[in-house]
Amino acid sequence: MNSSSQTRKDFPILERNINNKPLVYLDNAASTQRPLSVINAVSNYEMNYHSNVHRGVHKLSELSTNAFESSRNKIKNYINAESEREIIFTRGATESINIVASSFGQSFKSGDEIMVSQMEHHSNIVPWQNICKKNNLKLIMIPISKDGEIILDEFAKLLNSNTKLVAITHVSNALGTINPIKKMIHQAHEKGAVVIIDGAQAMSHMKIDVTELDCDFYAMSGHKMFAPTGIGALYGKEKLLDGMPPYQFGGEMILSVNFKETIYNELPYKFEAGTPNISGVIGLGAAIDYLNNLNFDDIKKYELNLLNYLSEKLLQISGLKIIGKPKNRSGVISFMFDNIHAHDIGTIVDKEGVAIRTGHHCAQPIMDFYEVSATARASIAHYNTKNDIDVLIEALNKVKEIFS
Ligand code: C6P
Repeated sequence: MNSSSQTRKDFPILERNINNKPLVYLDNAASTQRPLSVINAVSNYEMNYHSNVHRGVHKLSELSTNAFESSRNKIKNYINAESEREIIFTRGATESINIVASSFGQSFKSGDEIMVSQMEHHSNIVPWQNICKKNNLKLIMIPISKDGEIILDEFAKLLNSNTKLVAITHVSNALGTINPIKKMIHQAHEKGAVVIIDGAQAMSHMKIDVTELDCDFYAMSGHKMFAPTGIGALYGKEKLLDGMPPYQFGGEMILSVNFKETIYNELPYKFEAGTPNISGVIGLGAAIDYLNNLNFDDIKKYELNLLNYLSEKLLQISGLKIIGKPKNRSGVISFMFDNIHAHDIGTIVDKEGVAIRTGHHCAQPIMDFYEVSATARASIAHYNTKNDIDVLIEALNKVKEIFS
């Protein structure tokens, strides 16, 4: 596969200039861009059939409810879940993880253990830390190697009958490591632990099959899979979701209310209190249609090729170091110069029209592990090209020149 000009044309923003230079967008791990089909789906909803969902008997409400529920059905089919009841709309991966921590977390008892890896995004650490503090649970860290891979032997040793939940990222946002989650899920299940996968960085790069993975929960982020911001989803096995208390209380999540008692709604609505982000859900449905038309076998090869090219070119720049060397990598490469702050790198390459992210990437434990305060990170999508990498490399050479 080549990132054809047609693929790029699907994403109108890629045509624009930044600082009088053609935009080179290499910040896809922070947020991917939207194809025209997603922009049009949202705009069509706003212009032609906006109305609240699940409430009215009028035509507009019927249209918006149908579109809303059809997005749920698209996600269910796309990730191969068993039922729409297993798909809960959320604000993003962070809220998806928080639902599990706040609700499922209530079943844990003092002394129980929750395991998270050292390469997690803060969104898959802090909710667990919070529930551990509140309920006197133990938070156990699964260590990583210098290459940036989970040490599987250590993971196996740490698992025990007190382990109640394992939270792991599918793909690391700071290192790009693809974790062997299927194997880890199986090992955790053997000890009776439940597993939540943070899929924020995976969904735009690979096809996900929750039934094949056998994960208990899978957190998704819309804006990292070509959909709008402020929308995401949580997949959960129905038997687990069924036994969990609601996360928020109010409209939509009830069947009936009186001053003596409230009866909660059935799944998935029990976890969707209040008027939802309807346009976001419709945009997410359109993003799933877009993903359905991609060939992920080709995309994986194409992106790996781009990442190898990027890594080769980066290593030709003297004084530049790549952080982490995972064997299975997707999406991102983090790097730094010994004597140049990451933010200076980001600011200078921006002048050349190149968007990358700099900082701790909301993964401070990884920064601590590598003893750095910040890195620069280039993150790709299938619409990036070798030319994008060449422009970044040229810009990085300018950074070096300025600081030499
Ligand atoms: N990472 C990045 O630049 P939300 O935005 O809530 O849907 O996703 C949060 C999140 C959770 N897990 C992982 C692995 C992530 O990478 C992110 C978001 C962005 O790396 C913004 S910090």
